[in-house]
Amino acid sequence: MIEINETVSKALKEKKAVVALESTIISHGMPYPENVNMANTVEKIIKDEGAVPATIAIINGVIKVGLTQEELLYLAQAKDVVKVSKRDFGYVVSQGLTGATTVSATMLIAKMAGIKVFATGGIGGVHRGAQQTFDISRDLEELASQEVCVVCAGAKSILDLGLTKEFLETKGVELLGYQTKELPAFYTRESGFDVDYKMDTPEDIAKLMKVKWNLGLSGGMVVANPIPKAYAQAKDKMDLVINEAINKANELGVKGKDITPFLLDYIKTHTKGESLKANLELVYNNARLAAQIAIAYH
Ligand code: PSU
Ligand code: MN
Repeated sequence: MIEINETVSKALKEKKAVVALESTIISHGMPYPENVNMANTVEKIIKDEGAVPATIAIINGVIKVGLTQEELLYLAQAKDVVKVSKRDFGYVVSQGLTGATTVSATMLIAKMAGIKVFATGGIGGVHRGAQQTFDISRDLEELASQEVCVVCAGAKSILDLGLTKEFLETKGVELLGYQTKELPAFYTRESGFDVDYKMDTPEDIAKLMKVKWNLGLSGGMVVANPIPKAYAQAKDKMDLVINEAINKANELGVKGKDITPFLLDYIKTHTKGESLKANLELVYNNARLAAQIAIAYH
């Protein structure tokens, strides 16, 4: 039911550095062909740093750790790929379907495979208005339970970042800023919120991982790595588009698992692709740091 490709399984046996990568970002987070180019570039960056990339998805009911070019291309182009969170996992595998894994499902699979470091763009969180809708991403529960370090560029302000921080605190998940005290908000380096702790080196982060897990403390941690300055977007401009996107989603009654992809697509369309460039660069930046953390951990 789980297939780990040869390179990844050899690296895991030899206790070498491996970095897990999600696939929802490919199928539901970016348009074709930028998505497949991104997936290949991310793998190359991780290899150049000296670690082994492991892109994760469910292909025809088989859990795959490490994908072929053909599988990546299918995930990038097909319209029938299910967005898989923990709730969808059993159904998709038992029905032999193909699914792109979110941060939550990717963490579950990383845990099964024994991968400790995971790179992505942005994590899910507590949505604005969650007091009424209860819309809290499964990503946060999986961060609370799985021993995986997730490197991201913070979370988009489509979410309520204050409530997301509270939820992470309740669940005992560290929110670590990489060389920053301020929580980055994906497109922007600033959000108006602090991180819990500023960490300055991959070695410091690896040490925290070891100490936490050696003490038997369960769950993962979030490393928030700000987008490089050259690609960062202006906060007021992004705030405006994000508010518009949320109003549109409410007007159309978009709900549940469709909300995040809807908002991502709206933002992309209404910033004339400028946000897509920023999105690609921050993912590359996260892949590089994740590889360095994985190497420092081993
Ligand atoms: N946020 C982004 N880009 C993404 C996602 C979130 O900026 O591609 C994807 C990730 O796969 C994340 C998922 O795990 O959306 C969260 O979805 P939801 O909000 O439905 O839990
Ligand atoms: Mn949700």
